[in-house]
Amino acid sequence: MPSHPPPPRAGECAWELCTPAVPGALAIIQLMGDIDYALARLGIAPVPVGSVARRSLAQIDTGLVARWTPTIAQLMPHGGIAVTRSLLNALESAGLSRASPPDLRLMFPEADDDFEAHMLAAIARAASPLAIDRLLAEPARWREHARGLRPICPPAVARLLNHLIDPPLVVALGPPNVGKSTLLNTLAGRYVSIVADEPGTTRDHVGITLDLAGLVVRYVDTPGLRPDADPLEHEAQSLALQIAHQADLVLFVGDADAPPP
Ligand SMILES: Nc1nc2c(ncn2[C@@H]2O[C@H](COP(=O)(O)OP(=O)(O)O)[C@@H](O)[C@H]2O)c(=O)[nH]1
Ligand SMILES: [Mg+2]
Repeated sequence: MPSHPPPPRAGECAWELCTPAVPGALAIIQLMGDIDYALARLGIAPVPVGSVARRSLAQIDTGLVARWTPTIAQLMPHGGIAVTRSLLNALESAGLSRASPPDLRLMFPEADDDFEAHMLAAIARAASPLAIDRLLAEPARWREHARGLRPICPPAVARLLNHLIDPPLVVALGPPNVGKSTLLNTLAGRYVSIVADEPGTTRDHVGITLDLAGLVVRYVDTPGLRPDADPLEHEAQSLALQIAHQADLVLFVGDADAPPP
């Protein structure tokens, strides 16, 4: 039998972001605790237990409020990063704090055990569609591991899963006029970075979240690296190099006829 958490104390409520921290159609923020108090603090009209209602969310957005149980509700605003951030700031200003560490059994009462609760939390956060089947297989792996039947997940597999959950950062670097922005536009399937015959056209880095056949990556296109850059371009190049230092993958793009760097 799953153990039931103690009832929340009056006036205490925690939040947890249940959707990936990348743009999406909607975001889900779960509130856990004294829901009536939290909604009142946020100026959201009461929502009866067992119902879903359309509400103004702290005057930031209009979205849905789902009241699953007396102590669990979900706010569902549009999933833009700015909307989500503003709403989370409003929760903090209203005195709610992030659940720390999040009680996954409380967040996922339908889970049979801790392994399944962790898996559901990871699926909820995962940015890449490719993560879903792999994560669904994880509770069985961990149960077998707990019974001594299987070694722990190898580090390479864990790294892969982490990249499917938190999108890796890919940064394209190289000289100007070699097709870096064309490559980004081709991968994105739309015109997001200026392409021109003139070197120095990409004046600042351009970042975008890309779904590459099920693998979601954060991709950054950068201004070309060239010695005779003007001061503004030079500044943009230094910033691009700093971002490249944090990258999981740096793509060096160059003219096919030129020697590699
Ligand atoms: N021949 C050829 N030209 C390309 C290729 N990719 C891009 N270009 C052209 O090269 C020029 C510079 O491209 P751009 O993407 O702006 O390069 P960037 O400065 O590295 O971002 C443009 O005129 C593109 O149309 C390619 O694979 N082959
Ligand atoms: Mg460019």
